[in-house]
Amino acid sequence: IHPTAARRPYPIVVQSENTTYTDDYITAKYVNRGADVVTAVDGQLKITPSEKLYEFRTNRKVPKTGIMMVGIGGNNGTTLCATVLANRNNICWHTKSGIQQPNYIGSLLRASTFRLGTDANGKDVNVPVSDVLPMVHPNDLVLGGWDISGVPMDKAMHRAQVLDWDLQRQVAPHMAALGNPLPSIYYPDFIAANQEQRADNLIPGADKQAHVEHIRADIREFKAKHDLDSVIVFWTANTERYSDIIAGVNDTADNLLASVKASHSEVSPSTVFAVASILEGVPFINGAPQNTFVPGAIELAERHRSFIGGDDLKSGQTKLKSVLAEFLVNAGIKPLSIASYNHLGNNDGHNLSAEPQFKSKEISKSSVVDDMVESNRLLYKPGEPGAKAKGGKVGEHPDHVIVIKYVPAVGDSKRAIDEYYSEILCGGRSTINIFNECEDSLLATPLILDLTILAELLTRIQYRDLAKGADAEFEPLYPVLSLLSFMLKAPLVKPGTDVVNSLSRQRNGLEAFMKACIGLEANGDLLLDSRLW
Ligand code: NAI
Ligand code: DG6
Repeated sequence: IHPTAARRPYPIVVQSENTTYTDDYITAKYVNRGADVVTAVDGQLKITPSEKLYEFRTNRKVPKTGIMMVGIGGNNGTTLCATVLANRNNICWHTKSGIQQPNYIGSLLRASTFRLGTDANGKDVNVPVSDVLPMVHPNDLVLGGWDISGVPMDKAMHRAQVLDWDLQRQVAPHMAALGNPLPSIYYPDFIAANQEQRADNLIPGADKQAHVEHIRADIREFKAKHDLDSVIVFWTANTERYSDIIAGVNDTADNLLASVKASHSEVSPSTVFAVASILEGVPFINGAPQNTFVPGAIELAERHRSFIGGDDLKSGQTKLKSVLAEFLVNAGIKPLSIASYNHLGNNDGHNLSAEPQFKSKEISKSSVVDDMVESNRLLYKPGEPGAKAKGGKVGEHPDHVIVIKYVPAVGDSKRAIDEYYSEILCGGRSTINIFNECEDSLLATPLILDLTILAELLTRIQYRDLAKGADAEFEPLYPVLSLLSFMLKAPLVKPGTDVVNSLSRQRNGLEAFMKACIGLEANGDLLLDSRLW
C-alpha cells in the first residue's frame, strides 16, 4: 500500500439476518424477483411472479492489484498513469485559471453515489459507490504494460499532448520511473499502415504460440516483481480490423488454440493477449471495438472460468446517445434518423482514418440504439414473420450514420456533432442537435480505472443457488462480465442473452447487483412515503 493512500475501514453495516460478516467474507441472501410471461393462443399475456433465492459471498480482502495495459504508451495509457501518479503523490499544478488538484472526476466508482436508504427525517442517504463493497483504490494500482512503441513513459506522455504542461513537468520523474513499455506483438495487417513508424519495440518472430507464452511469462514476472495478488490485463492499444470468423479457425476454443499454434493469419494481437490472459487466469478487458472475443475465445474463457469484458470504451458521444435515444423512445417520440459525426486529431484518430479500423469503430458505435428500438414496437414496426434481416436487423429501425474524420490540429480534443431527427404528434418533426467537445483521453481514463477495479471486485464475488440446498457450493460469476456494460459501447454479454444499452439500466443493474451482495434491495422509485397518507 502506498503511504499516501491510507484507507478507511469498510464503512457500511447492514443489520439484517440475511447479511453476515466475518473477517473474510460478507455473505448475503438475496431473493431475485421476476415474472414469467407466456402468450396464450388468444394473445393474452399470462404472467406469473417468480422468486429465486441466492446467496452472494464477497471476499473482503482487497488484493494488491496491478493493471497491465496493452498500449500503455498511447494517449489513454499515459494519461491513466500520469493521473494516478498525480493523485497518489498529491501533485497539484498551475493552469491559466489557478491551481488544479488531482481527482478522479468521471469515475463512476470514485465520483458518483448510490442511494442506500433514508434517514430518520426521510432524507436520502447517498454513499460513494466505492463504499458499497471493499474494492481497490485507484491510487494503489501497480502500473505496467506493453507497447509496440518503445518510447519511455515520460516521453510518451509528452507525445500524447493531453495534460497541462505544469502537470507533465512534475509527474515526469514518476513516469520515467515506470520505465519503458514491455515489447509487444505487431501483426501489421491488423492496425492502420500509418502506425508502422511507431512499431520499434517488438517481441521477435511470428510464432503466435511463442507470443502467447511470452505474454504469459510477462504477466507472471510482473506479478512476482511487484508481489501482486491480482493482475488485470487491459487492451487500450490501437483499434484493430475485425477478424474473419472462420469455421475451424476461431469458432471453438480448441480450434482457436490450434490456430494460435499454427500462427493462423486471422488470429489478431488482441486475441493473442486475450488467450494468454485466459490461460493465465487473469481478467482481460477489451477497451477497443474489434472482435477480439471471437467465439473460440469466449468458449476458452468459459472452459477456464477466466473473466473477460468488452468491448470499446463508451466515453462521450455514444454515452450521450445511450441516454438521448432512450429518452426519446421512452417518451414515445420516434427517432427517424441519428446522424453522428466527429473529428479528432490524436493517434487514435489517425489509426481510425484507415477504412478497416474505422469499420470496427462504426460497428461498436452503431449498435447502441438497437435494444431501445426493439423494446418499442409501437413506434417501430416489427418484422413480418420470416422477413429477411436488413443490415443485420429485422423490423423498422431509424437510419443511423457514423462518420469519423482525422483532423490533426485538434489533437486529443474531439469534436462531435449529432442530429436526432424525430417524428412527433400527427406527422410533426423535431430536430435536436448536439455539439460536444472534450479531451478524449480524460474521459476514457476514469472508465479504464472503473473497469479494472470492478473486474477485480467481481473475481472476489461468488454465489450459490439456494434452491440446490443449503450446502450448495459457491461458484464464481459467469466469465463474461456484462456488469461492466455502463463503461462499454458494445457490451459483451453471455451468448444468448440480450444486450442492454440504456445507460440508466446499465447503472441500475450494477447498483442492484452490488446492493444484492450486501443484502439490500435495488432502489425502486416507488417512493411510497411521498405518495401515501
Ligand atoms: P493511441 O493511439 O494514443 O494509443 C494506442 C497505443 O497502442 C499506441 O501507443 C500504440 O503504439 C499501441 N499499440 C498498437 N498496437 C499494439 C500492440 N499490438 N501491442 C501493444 N501496443 C500496441 O490511442 P488511445 O487514444 O490511447 O486509444 C486507445 C484505444 O482505445 C483505441 O483503440 C481507441 O479506439 C480506444 N478508445 C479510446 C477512447 C478515448 O476516448 N481515448 C474511447 C474509446 C475507445
Ligand atoms: C472517434 O470517434 C474516436 C473514438 O475512439 C472515440 O473517441 C471513442 O470511441 C469514444 O467514443 P464515444 O462515442 O463514446 O465518444
